Amino acid sequence: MKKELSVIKDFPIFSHKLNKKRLVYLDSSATSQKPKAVINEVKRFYEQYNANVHRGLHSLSEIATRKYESARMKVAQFINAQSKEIIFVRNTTEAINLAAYSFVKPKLKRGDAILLTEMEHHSNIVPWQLIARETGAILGYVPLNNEGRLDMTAAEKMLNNKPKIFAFTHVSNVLGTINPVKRLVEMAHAHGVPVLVDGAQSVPHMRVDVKDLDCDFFAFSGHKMFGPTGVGVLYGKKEHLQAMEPVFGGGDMIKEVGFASSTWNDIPWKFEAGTPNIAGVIGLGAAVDYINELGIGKIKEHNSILLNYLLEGLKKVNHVHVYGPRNPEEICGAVSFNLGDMHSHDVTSVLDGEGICVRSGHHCAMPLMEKLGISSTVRASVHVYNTKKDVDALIAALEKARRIFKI
Ligand code: 7TS
Repeated sequence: MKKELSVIKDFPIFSHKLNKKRLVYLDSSATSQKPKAVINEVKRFYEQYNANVHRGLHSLSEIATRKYESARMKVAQFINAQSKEIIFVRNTTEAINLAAYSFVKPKLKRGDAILLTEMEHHSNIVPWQLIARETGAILGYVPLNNEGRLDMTAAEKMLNNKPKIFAFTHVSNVLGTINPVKRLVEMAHAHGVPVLVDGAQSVPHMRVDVKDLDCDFFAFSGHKMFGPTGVGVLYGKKEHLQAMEPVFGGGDMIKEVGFASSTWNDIPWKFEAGTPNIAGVIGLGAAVDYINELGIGKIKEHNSILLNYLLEGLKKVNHVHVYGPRNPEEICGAVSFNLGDMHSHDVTSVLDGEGICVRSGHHCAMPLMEKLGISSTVRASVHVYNTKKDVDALIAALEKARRIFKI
């Protein structure tokens, strides 16, 4: 194994114990830990330049506005977008809902298709179900094959129906499968179908270039990429955003307001009604700086080496069944498994007693669980602060669970 990145010292949480044990955090797919650089930037905002943005002419508000808008520029550069194409929202969920209500719903007629896949997080299913219910549109799901990858032939066929949107995840939050986004976008565009990519699990781990992917929309959350909770991003191609109507009305999103009607602000502010999560956005800017300092390529390499080590470790534990692709090159961030017929919650509580945090359950992907014919899995997910020692601790704790439950 190459030299591991040594960043634990950047994350204050690791100086604390869990259940009197060394904290082993293997749940970054749920949310990542936060480096000092991010925590300090948020603190600095509240202590030194707290003011509302885009409103005051006083210097404090100007500083806050400059910091807020500079975070937008950082995020834009990070994914190779223009800053006017970056809308700050609360999280991936809100980003997808915004695109669903503002871009897709006005186009829908009874019987129109919306295309998703069988590996989506509930955030990329339920918003579409809501607008389908209101409009009479019909949902289709690109199936998975036995290896946990999308059936590309089926995708091609379903795109022939000319759905009004093809919305799919870049990386599965359960199986870790990396989907071939560029190819899927090309296929969709060949049929004139716009694409929304759910990037919640990809942006924290790999270089994302929205221009290269050519997707129409790209959604992600700050909290999974070392940023604060409560801030997320919807990227949309400028021409789409300009044509779309806002979903939320209020302060900051208007040009002029009269008693009878109003006109809208320019993009991206047209979609940011009310006082935004200023501290969150500024913290996200600091998170992007942090990632850039480490290098997203180095982060990807570190995480993929660890996943490989994890897969090798799991192979040695009897009765472990791993779901999804087993080739570490084809997955990102997380591995899902079960231990014999133990319920995933029981496994998790043994691990918790050892100071190890993993997630168990359906991972907000109940249709995928149904497809796999199971009700839940244990999911271990890695990030830049994890080491081989963490994986060793997990494997040892799984052996302990086997002994306790006589598996
Ligand atoms: N899409 C994917 C692929 C996700 O993994 C998640 C969150 C979301 C959307 C929603 O993100 P949010 O920030 O709006 O909540 N996934 C998980 C998870 O796997 N465990 O906890 C949250």
